[in-house]
Amino acid sequence: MLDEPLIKETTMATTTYTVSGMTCGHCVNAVTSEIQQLEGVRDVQVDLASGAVTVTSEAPLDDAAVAAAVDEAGYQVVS
Ligand SMILES: [Cu+2]
Repeated sequence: MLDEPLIKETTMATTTYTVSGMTCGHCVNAVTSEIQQLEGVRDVQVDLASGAVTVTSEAPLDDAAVAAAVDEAGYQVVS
């Protein structure tokens, strides 16, 4: 969960996406919960100020699947 240290990433993949449109904690929660539903996702960290969404997963993620999840939440992956 979110309080789990990000240190033990021996087999973990970490990818950072930039998401546009997030303005508050509610937006962060919406994006986080959608991405967490993706297969293999272990952790999602969102920096609201920059729009950076860092996803830690058991295997490299399909960028299209992440973009779709963000879109489902009502936001957009811009990079
Ligand atoms: Cu919001």
